Amino acid sequence: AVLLLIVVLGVALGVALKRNSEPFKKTFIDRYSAELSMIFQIHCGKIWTAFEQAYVRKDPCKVPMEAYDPLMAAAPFKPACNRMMFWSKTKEVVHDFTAKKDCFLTLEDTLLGSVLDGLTWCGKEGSSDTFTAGCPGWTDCDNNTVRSFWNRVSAAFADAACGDATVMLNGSLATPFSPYSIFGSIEVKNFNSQRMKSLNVVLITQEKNVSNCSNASFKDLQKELDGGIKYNCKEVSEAQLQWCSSSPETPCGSCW
Ligand code: AVW
Repeated sequence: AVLLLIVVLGVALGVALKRNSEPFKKTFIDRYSAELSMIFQIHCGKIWTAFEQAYVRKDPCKVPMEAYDPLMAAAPFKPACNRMMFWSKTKEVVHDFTAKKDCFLTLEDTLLGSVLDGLTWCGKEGSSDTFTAGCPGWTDCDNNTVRSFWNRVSAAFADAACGDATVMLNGSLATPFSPYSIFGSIEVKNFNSQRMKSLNVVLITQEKNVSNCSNASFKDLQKELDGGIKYNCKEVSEAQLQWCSSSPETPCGSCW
């Protein structure tokens, strides 16, 4: 009976102690998250100010990409060596792939890129507001608010590229590498051979593929590449890519 009493008392004490630790755990988590949320708010405020100064009170067709330099200084890219993925005319297929398989990182998968993907914004002379309607379209003028942003962040993303980088290009086009695209006009020019070892082209082909790796436009791409960067090209069917992204056991390196 004495032994039973000891066991019962022991269990009761254990339960009481656990109960008592619950309010303490709550205090701990509440205080910790209040502290973190304060740090986040200060951080987000700084990033917002650096972002906003690029275009507020300005003609939305007169925002050069350099206007976003302070934003890039405030929110630099963390290099993800061997995992960086560039693309041109393959937006849907590439993001479908990176969303399903955690091998590569596109600009739109980064914090800054994902926050602004798909959005339109601009300022107006004489106003301190940010507008989301009545802004110039992508091709209305060269130095528009949104286009200059993507040009500037693309330059920074390419500049951070290190190790082996990959680009998905569209094999259904007669000219998969266009020197007028962001990839051709900005990213390729910002690759740095001190950091980057190779550029691997993955040419996405469909049943009726128009071009292959011997396409003339890839000669232009290789000419643009900084001398120390190796070049490779591989044709991969869209079906193969989809199969790979939906098979979790297949390691990243075996998709092509
Ligand atoms: P893209 P990029 N009107 O597929 O190499 C509206 O040509 O240029 O690839 N939006 C446009 C227009 C237009 N006329 N042209 C381009 N865009 C926007 C950053 C639209 O959102 C990444 F790192 C389209 O989906 C890639 O490596 C996107 O620009 C590279 O730049 C891409 O156009 C892809 O640019």
